[in-house]
Amino acid sequence: MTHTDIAARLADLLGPQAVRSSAADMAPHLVDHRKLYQGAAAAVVLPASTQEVSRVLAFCHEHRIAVVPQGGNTGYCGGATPDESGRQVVLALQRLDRLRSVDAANFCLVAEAGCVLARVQQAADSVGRHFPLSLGSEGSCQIGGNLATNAGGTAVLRYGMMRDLVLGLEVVLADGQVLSTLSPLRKDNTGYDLKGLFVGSEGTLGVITAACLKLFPAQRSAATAWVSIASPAAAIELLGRLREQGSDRLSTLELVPQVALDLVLRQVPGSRDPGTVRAPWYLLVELTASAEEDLDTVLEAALARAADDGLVLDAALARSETQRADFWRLRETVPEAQRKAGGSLKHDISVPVASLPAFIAQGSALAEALVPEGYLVAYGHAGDGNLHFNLNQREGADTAAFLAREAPLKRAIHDLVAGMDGSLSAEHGIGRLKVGELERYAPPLELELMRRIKQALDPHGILNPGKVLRAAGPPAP
Ligand code: FAD
Ligand code: 2HG
Ligand code: ZN
Repeated sequence: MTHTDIAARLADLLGPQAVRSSAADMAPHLVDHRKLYQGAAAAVVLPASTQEVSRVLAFCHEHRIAVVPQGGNTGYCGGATPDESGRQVVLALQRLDRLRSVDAANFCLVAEAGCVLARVQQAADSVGRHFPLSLGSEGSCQIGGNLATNAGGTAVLRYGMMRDLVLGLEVVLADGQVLSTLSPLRKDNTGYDLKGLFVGSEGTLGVITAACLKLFPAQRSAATAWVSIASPAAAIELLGRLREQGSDRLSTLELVPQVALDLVLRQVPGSRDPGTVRAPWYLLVELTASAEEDLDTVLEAALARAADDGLVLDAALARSETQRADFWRLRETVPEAQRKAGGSLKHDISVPVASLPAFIAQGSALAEALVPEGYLVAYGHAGDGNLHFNLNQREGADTAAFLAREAPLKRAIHDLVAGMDGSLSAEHGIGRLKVGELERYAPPLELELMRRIKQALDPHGILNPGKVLRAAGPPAP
C-alpha cells in the first residue's frame, strides 16, 4: 500500500477530519521536543474515541503498518517520533481528551489518554482532591504519555511515580482488541498485574486510551524554602532529617547548582534572585499537608537546627504565593535556561539516594576530564537519587568538538552508574535514544523477558518498532 493509499484508507475509516497527510499539517508531529530526530510519516491520524483507536489498530495490524503513538510530544528520548521511512503512521491522542468521571468519594478520576496533565490536576482540585504528578511540561504533556513513560517529576519522594498513581487502564492492543481494567479498586489480586505491563512501555505494547487515577486529599498547607548548602552530602543529610522531623510531609527536595541558578537568572525572563547567600548548591524544599497546619514553623525550626549543625548556610522561606511560585520557577525553568544557553549533553541517571554525593564527585571529575569544551549543570530530583547530569557547551568552544565528546562521556557516566547499581534512565524512558544503552547494561534475562512480552502482545511488531527494544529487521537506531 502506498502512503497516499494509507492516508485515504484511514480517512475512509475515521473521516477526513481525523487524518493529516500534507507536509505542513504533519510537520509538528514528525520532530521530537529536543529536535534529536526528524521523522517522516504516511499520515497522522487523530482518533476521537477508543473505538476509533481500535479501528485504526485493527487496520494497521492487518496491513502490517507500524504505528507510533504520540501524546504531548514532550518526551526526551524520541519515543513519539516516527522513523525516516515515511511508512509509519503517527497516532496522536490529543482528541481523546474527555474526563469521564471525577469521583471524590472514591478518591479517583477517569481521564482519557489525551487529557493534558494540568487539566487533570485542576479537575482534582475542583472537587477538593489532589493529583500529585507534577512536571515542568505539565501544561502540554498528556496522561497517556505520562503513563507510557512512567513519568516522575518533583513529588515522587512523597507520592511515587506515575505507576504508583494508577488504579486501572483501558488499552487498545495491537490487533485492535480493547482491554479494560478501568476499576477504582484499591485491592485486587486476581492474577497478573496486566495494567502494570503497559505503564512505562512507551507505546510498544498497546495504546493507552484511558486511565483510572488515584487522588489524594487536597493540599491545604504548604511551606516552601530556597536553601543554600555547601555540598550534595549536606543535601542528603538534610533529606533524612526533613523526612523525620517533617513527619512525612516532605514532598519535594530538588537540587540546583549555582551554575544552573545563574543560567536561569540570565536566560529566563521574570526569574528573581532568591536572595539567599551564594553557595555551590541550593535546594528547593517543600512540605505539604492536607490539614490547616503551620508548616512554615515546622520547616523553619528544622532548617534552623540544620544551620546550627553547619548543614544549611542560609535559607529563605516563601512568605507569599508569589514568592513560592518564584522559587518553583527557579527550579522548573532550568531545562529552558539550559536550552537557551546552547547545546547540551544529557544523562537522566539515578543511584541509591545515599550514593548521590559520591556519584556527583566522581561524575564531575569524569566530565571535567572528558569534556574540556563543556561545563556541568547537574540538577534534579535529589530526594529520589535522580540527577539530570547535563553538560552545556562553553561559550566560544567548538560545537563539533563538544558534540564529539558525547559517546565517550556517556560510556564513562553509564559505567559509573552501573557500578553504583543505578539506572541509565531514571524517568525519561528509553525511546529510540537509549535502545543500545539498554541492550548494553540490562541483564540478559531481563532483556529476553522483555522481548518475549513484546512478541506475545505485538506479534507483527507494528507498535512503535525500534523503541525500547531493537526492531526485528530494520537497522539499529
Ligand atoms: P510523548 O512525548 O508524546 O510520548 C512519550 C512516549 O509515550 C512515546 O514513546 C509515545 O509513543 C508514548 N505514548 C504517548 N501517548 C501514548 C498512549 N496514549 N499510549 C501508548 N503510548 C503512548 N519527565 C519526567 O518524568 N519528569 C520530569 O520532571 C520531566 N520534566 C520535563 C520538563 C520539560 C520542560 C519537558 C519538555 C519534559 C519533561 N519531562 C519530564 C519529559 C516528558 O514531559 C515526560 O516524559 C512526559 O511523560 C511525556 O508525555 P507526552 O504526553 O509528551 O508523551
Ligand atoms: C526536569 O526535571 C526534567 O526538569 C528535564 O526532567 C531534565 O532537561 C532535562 O535534562
Ligand atoms: Zn526530571
